[in-house]
Amino acid sequence: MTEHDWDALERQVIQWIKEAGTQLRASLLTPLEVSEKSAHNDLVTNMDRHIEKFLIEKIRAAYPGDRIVSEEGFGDGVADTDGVLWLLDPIDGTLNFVMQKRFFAVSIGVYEEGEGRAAFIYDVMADELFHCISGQGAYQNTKRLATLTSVTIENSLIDLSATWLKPNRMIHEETMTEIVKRCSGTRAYGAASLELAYVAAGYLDAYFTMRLSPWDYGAGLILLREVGGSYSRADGQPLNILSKTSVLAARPGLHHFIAEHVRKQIQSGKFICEPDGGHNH
Ligand code: 2AM
Ligand code: CA
Ligand code: CA
Ligand code: CA
Repeated sequence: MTEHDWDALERQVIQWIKEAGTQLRASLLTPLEVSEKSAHNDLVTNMDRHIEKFLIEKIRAAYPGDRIVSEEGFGDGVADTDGVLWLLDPIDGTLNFVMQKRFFAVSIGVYEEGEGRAAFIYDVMADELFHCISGQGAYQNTKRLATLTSVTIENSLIDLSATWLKPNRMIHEETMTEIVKRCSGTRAYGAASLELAYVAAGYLDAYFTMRLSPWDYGAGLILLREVGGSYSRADGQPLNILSKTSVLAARPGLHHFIAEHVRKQIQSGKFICEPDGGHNH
């Protein structure tokens, strides 16, 4: 077992993440170097790589025994959840970073033996940090977040990206129609870590997405658990924190309602395959 001082770690990470934010804000004053990864809307910039290297250097210097799973390739090859694992996304919402110059975040989730211990999601342009040490309450800057209560589908605001309307090998275009018709409204912000933080903060009642990686949801799930939120794969099955997976996160009750809806859609053939993300790339 490792023996981290989680309060000291929180103070350090907040300092690092704020410094990363300062660098990111400054970078938007000059042109970015942007390149495409897997598709025209899957972008990476010089700043994604720079911030990942910056944070990994800090983590490695302070916690040399820990391992890091991160998006841009400077982390470790990790196949198990032994010891302390950092799930790091230097810029979550790169398309927003490039096109809107706002609504992107630095996301850091720390797990110990597979259990969430600390979470940090920093909305850089809003200077808003969602954070928690597990068991000590979750915070939006210095404001403590309330425990989540249940809500009906009719009174809920659901974050649902419309990407499933595009041709894909997993989800039928009618699968979510009933949910969209019945809820109060839908939103799609384009930065998974912040969308999860918004569910934790009660600004959104649910978030449903078909394919995320560990660095996208690692911190968000820790924050959500701290306030009594529910999460799973889209079909309600538990999710493995090292997998590329669909994510359904919501207030308790509403989570069950949406997962049941998805389960029925799978039974009626309106899901083309199980929404574990593994088949859909
Ligand atoms: P990213 O900006 O770090 O890539 C966009 O809807 C959200 O989904 C962002 O949080 C984005 O993270 C994430 N995402 C995960 N996989 C993606 C992919 N292949 N292409 C674009 N965004 C992806
Ligand atoms: Ca990316
Ligand atoms: Ca991401
Ligand atoms: Ca990213």
